[in-house]
Formats: sequence, C-alpha cells, structure tokens
Amino acid sequence: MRTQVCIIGGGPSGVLLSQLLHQAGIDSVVLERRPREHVLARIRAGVLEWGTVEMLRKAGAGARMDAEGFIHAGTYLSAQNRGFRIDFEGLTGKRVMVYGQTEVTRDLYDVREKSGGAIIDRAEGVQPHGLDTEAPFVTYVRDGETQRVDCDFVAGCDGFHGISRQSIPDSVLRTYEKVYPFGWLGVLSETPPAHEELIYANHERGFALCSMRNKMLSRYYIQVPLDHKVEDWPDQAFWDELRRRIPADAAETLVTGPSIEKSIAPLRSFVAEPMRWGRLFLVGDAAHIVPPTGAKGLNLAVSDVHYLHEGLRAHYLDKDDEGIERYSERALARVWHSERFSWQMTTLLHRFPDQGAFGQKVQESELAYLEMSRAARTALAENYVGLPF
Ligand code: FAS
Ligand code: PHB
Repeated sequence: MRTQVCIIGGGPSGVLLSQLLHQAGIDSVVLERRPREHVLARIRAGVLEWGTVEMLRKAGAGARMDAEGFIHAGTYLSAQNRGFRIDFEGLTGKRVMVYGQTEVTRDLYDVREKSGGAIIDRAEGVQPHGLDTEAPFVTYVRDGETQRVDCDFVAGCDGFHGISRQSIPDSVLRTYEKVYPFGWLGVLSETPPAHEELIYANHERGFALCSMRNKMLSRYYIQVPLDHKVEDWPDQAFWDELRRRIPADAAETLVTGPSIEKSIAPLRSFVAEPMRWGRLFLVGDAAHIVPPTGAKGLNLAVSDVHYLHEGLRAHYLDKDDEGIERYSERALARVWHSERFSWQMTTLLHRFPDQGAFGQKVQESELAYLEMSRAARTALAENYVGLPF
C-alpha cells in the first residue's frame, strides 16, 4: 500500500491529524494496535481548551460536543476546605469546554469513517523503516499477514509507550523527566456533579478534584501514595476521603453512588526533543506527558496536530517546507509552556511527602495570594484556558 502520510496510533491525535489532512486533500493511513472498541472505551481527559474546541469543529467533529459539552467560564480552587473562583472569562475573555476525551475520540472516529478514512486496528508489530531516507515505509502484522505501507512521512501519534520515539537514535534524542511521588485515584459515578464548575482542592491530607462528564455523570480524583492499589479504596472510603478534602459546602451537598470506573494513574512530566527526525514527526503523548492537574495532555496533542497539519499542508499544496522544518521548534515552545504550568499547578495543589509544615504554609500562602491578586489569577487563567497556537 502507498500513502502520503502514515500515522502510527489511532488515539485522538492520530485520527484528528488524519481527518485534517484529508480535508486538505492529503492521503493518510492510521495504524492502531488495539481493537477499536478498546480505544473507544478509554476514560481520560475532561477539559478542552478553546483552541481544541475550534480544531474539532474545523475537523467536522464538533456537533455532539457543542450539543452535550459544558462551557465553563471559570473554576474553583480551595485550600483547607475553603474555596474561591478563578473567573476565566472575566480575566481573559476566554472559556473552556468540559467534554470527555472518550466522546472526543468517538466523534473523531465517526467523522473519519464518514469521510472514508482508513483506520486499521489490530495492527501489531508496527515498525517504521528508512526514516532518515527519502523513501520511508512502515510494516505491521494483521491477522498473521505482514503488510507494508510506503509513504512520504510518518506521524508518530502512538502515545508514551509507542514505537515512534524509540525509532529516534539515542545519539539524537534528548529527554527530560520528573516523576511525582504520588498518583491520582479516579472514580466515575452516575451522580450529579458536586458543583457546576470544577473544584481543585489543596488539603493537608492531599489533593482532590471534582469534575464531570454530564448532568448525571461525575468524575472525581484524590491524590494517593504510589504504593496504593484500587482495592485499597472501597467506594465508601473514597467518598469519605473526598469529603474531607473539598470545600465544606460542596462536601455537604455531595451526592455519592457506586463507582462505575475506578483506576489509579501515576503522574509524570516528560518531554522528548526533537519532535522530528528525518521523515518522522512525534505528536502528542509520543513526545510529551504532563501531570493532569493543568488539564493539558489532550490539548497539547491537539496543538501538535495543528502545527504538523499546517506544515504538511504547506509542503504538499504550496511546496513550502518552512512548516515541517520548524515543526519541532514551534511545537516544543508551546509544550514547555504547558509543562511549566502543569508542574506549577501540581506543585501548588498536592501534598509532597517531604514538604513539611513550612511547605504546606507556603502553598496556603500562594493560594491566598491568588485569591487576593487579579494579576496572579490572570496568569493562572490564561495558562488554563490555553495559550495561543
Ligand atoms: P494516546 O495515548 O491517546 O493514543 C495513542 C494510540 O496509539 C493508542 O490508541 C495506542 O493504542 C496506540 N499505539 C501505541 N503504541 C502503538 C504501536 N506500537 N502501534 C500502533 N498503535 C500504537 N489529559 C488531560 O488533559 N486530562 C486528564 O485528565 C488526563 N487523564 C489521563 C489519564 C490516563 C490514565 C492517561 C494514560 C492519560 C491521561 N491524560 C489526560 C492524557 C491523555 O488524555 C493524552 O494526553 C491523550 O490521550 C494524548 O493523545 P495521543 O497523543 O493521541 O495519545
Ligand atoms: C477530568 O475531568 O478528567 C479532568 C478535569 C481536569 C483536570 C484533569 C482531569 O485537570
């Protein structure tokens, strides 16, 4: 088989890129190792920057988001059970959309299928070849048969554990990493959200987050030690701990119910540079990971897609290679702003094992400064709603 762009990974970045390339008349094939139903069942992000909203609409995947998503003009932060609001709209003129990544991925698959896209799932042993030549190709095995895709470019949209980043020689690749000494225990419950906006809670017992998916589907997280397992947290223990950490008024009205999903995710900050080697471009989690405290992971994947799609479009339609030559530089500039913000929010809101009483007081002072200073709230708000592409 021959195509112009071979995309490894059928998550949100891979399918969004394929759809945008299609709209520009550029041919692509998506190779996804998991069965489609597995990909479409993943529960991950919940908050979309407005740039992401506009990209999904541009790709033709925004109708259900506009009908079912929640537009939020602000969020709450709290320290020791007392909350205050960050007014995104008043401070920046911008808002965010709360709409689950599960739905985003489903909408992208739907629009890509409708536009005749080739998303090949259960593609095993995907292996790029000749990335530093003029004629790269990708091999994979499906139903026991080895296949080959000849292409002009390879987009590595295959996430943190994918094959693409590993295909860049160690002599070229530079990585930067910070692993946090705790994880997030997440629960999904068919209950009304604790509040009409999100609540990010700092508490001496640890971080908590109240989020949502719709009027009867809530998403909650509490910080837990790295050695905890899901079975250490029966539902009642989770609800009791969440109530201890969030603002008193939200704790009083919290509606609890059985968890329909419960999982623990580790937290790390990670960046791989460069995001391009020869004919390979790294996109999304294949190149970078952020702790979810800043709601940036999915949104960064989308901004990478923006830069790469623009670069490939100029290459094929205008014979202009500046976009692909500067892809890594442009994408990384925005990646590092989000890495910094996600690290800052994580450092501000979580209980670190070695921080001591002084560290807790400094966090509470920083939160008090945010509450009193419009300038401080504006800085947080403009990063949260998303810096320009
Ligand atoms: P993805 O990992 O989504 O997709 C990569 C795809 O490539 C997958 O479908 C995988 O099966 C496939 N693949 C991997 N290796 C392959 C190979 N060798 N061959 C073929 N295919 C291969 N972000 C937020 O903003 N907020 C959150 O709350 C949040 N929570 C998260 C919770 C968890 C448990 C995880 C893992 C991530 C979370 N994220 C969150 C980040 C997440 O949303 C990512 O940023 C987002 O999925 C990035 O999209 P992709 O880059 O497409 O990578
Ligand atoms: C979520 O709804 O899953 C969510 C929201 C905001 C975050 C992280 C996760 O910062």
